Amino acid sequence: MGTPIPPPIPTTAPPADVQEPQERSQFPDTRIFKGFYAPSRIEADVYDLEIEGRIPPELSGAFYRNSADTQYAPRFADDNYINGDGMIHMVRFDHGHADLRTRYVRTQRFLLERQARKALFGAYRNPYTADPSVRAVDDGNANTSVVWHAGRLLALKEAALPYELDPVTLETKGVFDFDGQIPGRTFTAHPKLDPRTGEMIAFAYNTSGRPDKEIHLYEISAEGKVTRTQSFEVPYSAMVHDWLVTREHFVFVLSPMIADAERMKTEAQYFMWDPERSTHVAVVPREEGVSGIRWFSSDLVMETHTVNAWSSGDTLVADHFVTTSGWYSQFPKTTVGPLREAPSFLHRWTFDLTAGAAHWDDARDTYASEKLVEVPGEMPRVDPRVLMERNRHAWLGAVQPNEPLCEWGPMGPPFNSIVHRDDHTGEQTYWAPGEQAACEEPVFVPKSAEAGEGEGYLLVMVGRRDQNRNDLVVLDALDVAAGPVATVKIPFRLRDGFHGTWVPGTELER
Ligand code: V55
Ligand code: FE
Repeated sequence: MGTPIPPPIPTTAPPADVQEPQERSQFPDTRIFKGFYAPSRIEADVYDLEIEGRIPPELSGAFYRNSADTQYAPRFADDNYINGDGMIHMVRFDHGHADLRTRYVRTQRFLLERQARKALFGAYRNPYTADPSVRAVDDGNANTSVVWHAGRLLALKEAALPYELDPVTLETKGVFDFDGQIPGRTFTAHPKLDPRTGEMIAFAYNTSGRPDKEIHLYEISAEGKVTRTQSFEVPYSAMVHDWLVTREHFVFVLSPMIADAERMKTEAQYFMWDPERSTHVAVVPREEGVSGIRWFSSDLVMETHTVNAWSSGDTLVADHFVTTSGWYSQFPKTTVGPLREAPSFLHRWTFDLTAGAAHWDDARDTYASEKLVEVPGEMPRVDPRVLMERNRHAWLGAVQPNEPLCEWGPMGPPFNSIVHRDDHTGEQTYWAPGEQAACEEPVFVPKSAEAGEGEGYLLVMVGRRDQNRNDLVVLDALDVAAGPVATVKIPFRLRDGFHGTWVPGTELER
């Protein structure tokens, strides 16, 4: 835990050499702030949503998901989508009924801006671009995912600590620092929950609150006690969004989306793709810990989201989405000028763990890579009860060439299908929502605690462009092609979100 937490940025810091910040009363005229992708900003309670079909009675609990719903017109017209304020969408299922609640997370940033009635914070993660009055204030916007652990509902953003929410009212309880048990200022939006032990396994990067070259690893018991904290060094300050966890290993794919503490004083954009640097893979053995880290080399790619991974003897298998490009839709400037963003495809990387080097500079050995799905995709899910072990079923959002496709969104082409992939048979089936509609991340809900892997439902948010509103669709997870068993009709538009989860009713009643 070497990197000290730096002092606040002085309010006299020179503003970044970027556009003049502007006060505006309207959102900029850019793709992400217009039409179906415009902020919604609606906090609502809608009881007894209209339902087409019949909600399976065993579906009892709450679906939560997070989104970035920019509260005030941004200071910079080129503001990116992931800089928006965390807005939670909850659909509570109870005996065939469904109720909706949407609430902003009351972050410090949200509250200060609401008080000022305008944007005060600036470009994504760059305090030098903020109004001088808030340069020293944490800019966490809690907008990326929502998880349930140790009886707490947490809204996560990798740039800051979690915020705890009331799971029923969605009221914000405040910043959650694990009761002081973790040393840094940040926490991943992709912790993994061990289905056998109930542990939360997590990491954090840029924990000093600034670009740095350290990653923290945390193991947190089912009761919320941090049982192990470790850290290791990485070659550069990369964006580390998702990762892979098996029963025996933690895997990080580090790609050159790089932040630089000096550069951010003069340039607004926090991450910049540097194709002259390499992609590195770190495998940390869980039991031995970071002293047993092994490094592998890789072609220049970036992992976007992970499906699952498992270890078997000296072999480690990692299923994840990778792209040959950086994330230019959010961070368009690269060190070599304009580049084209490439779509992500599902790949299986198989590692021989006897290879690998103790330092990234010595890494020669690589892995075998296989493309598992031919069409572009992202936002995968497995049955959470098989995470860290070999899974049979996986679901993902995908772009089918022969289905209608909506206008490009804030993060590329919207998904025109949900794919189910069966790893035993290799079979892939899909459901498509049709014209003027796009799917978001599927969330899996088992039919019962005893049900076999994949026996359950998928909850899929569908944006209906032609009706300016959303549906939450319930699919039979093992028969997605059959189409919705039920469609929960949301009477207004929710801004496209990121990640969600399901919490069983029995847990909420405790
Ligand atoms: C991601 C999302 C973020 C973020 C960094 O999906 C990476 C990747 C929604 O916020 O801050
Ligand atoms: Fe993510």
